[in-house]
Amino acid sequence: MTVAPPRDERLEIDLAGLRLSHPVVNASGTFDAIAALRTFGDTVRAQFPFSAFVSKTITLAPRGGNPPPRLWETPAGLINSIGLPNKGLEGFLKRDLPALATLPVPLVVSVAGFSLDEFAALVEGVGRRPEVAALELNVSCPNVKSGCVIGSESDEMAALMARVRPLSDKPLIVKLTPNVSDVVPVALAAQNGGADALSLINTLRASAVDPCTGAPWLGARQGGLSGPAVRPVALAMTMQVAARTHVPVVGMGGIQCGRDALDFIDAGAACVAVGTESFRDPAAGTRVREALDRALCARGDGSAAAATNAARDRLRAA
Ligand code: RRO
Repeated sequence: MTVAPPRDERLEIDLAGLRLSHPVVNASGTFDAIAALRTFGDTVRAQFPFSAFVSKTITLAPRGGNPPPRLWETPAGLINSIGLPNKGLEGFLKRDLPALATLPVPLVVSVAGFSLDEFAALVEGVGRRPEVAALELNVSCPNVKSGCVIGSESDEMAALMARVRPLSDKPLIVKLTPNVSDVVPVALAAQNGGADALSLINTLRASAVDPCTGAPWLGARQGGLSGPAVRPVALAMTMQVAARTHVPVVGMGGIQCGRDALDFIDAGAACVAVGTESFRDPAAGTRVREALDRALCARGDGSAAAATNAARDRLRAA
């Protein structure tokens, strides 16, 4: 039997019309809910660590992903070069969506196209499904050729929004790349084109060298860095975007504990995503949520939403 966790009004937030029970979601591709359901069944549903579930990004056609090796551990992070392996739109709808729809939280499906037409087909195909609460537009994957092009240029971003916004009434969350000299113009183009929320950061372009041969370690030569190493970069970009936009921001990058989550809320994020830390501790989302609650309480904040609003006011005034 599924038992809902106790309600804590201090933590409830609104993310682009989604009423979430607390501000901690997962970063796309870092928590395999289908494997967890298969292994632990109702226990996962009863103790689900996140207030919404963001799927691994899907593409229109199935993909096998990048050649191995795909991972390299750094002193304070992880470089991945996964390369978007997935079943494609049809495979996802048929084989993954039924299981994801049984999760006890709203489902956000992450999509990435290699052209405006592909993004449009994905938004239409996913957006019409009642099981889906919102879509994440991943314009920032560092591990596929042209994966970052739309997310790196504000004109491309504006063209994407003009194309896909009319195709769905569901909230669209645009995931931004840190691999740009200035994240704000792209964020503004997404918002002004009708994005309901912005999430950041995706991973920072990175490489590793094989200590035996001196050649690039990763099969695709380059990857994306995540984990605590990127947290200060992610905080800076979250602050910049929160100061210059008005839609909700989902902040992420190296969050490991409640204090880290509070830092992102103080940087103007409405909610936070836990990513790499879930590989080390699959219950990290719950730990971060509980510690965030204690931290807000200790500081005398009435609610997470009030802390976010105060932070955004502060950032805009500075
Ligand atoms: O699959 C990946 O290699 C990947 C994706 Br889609 C992404 O958005 N970010 C990342 O670091 N890896």
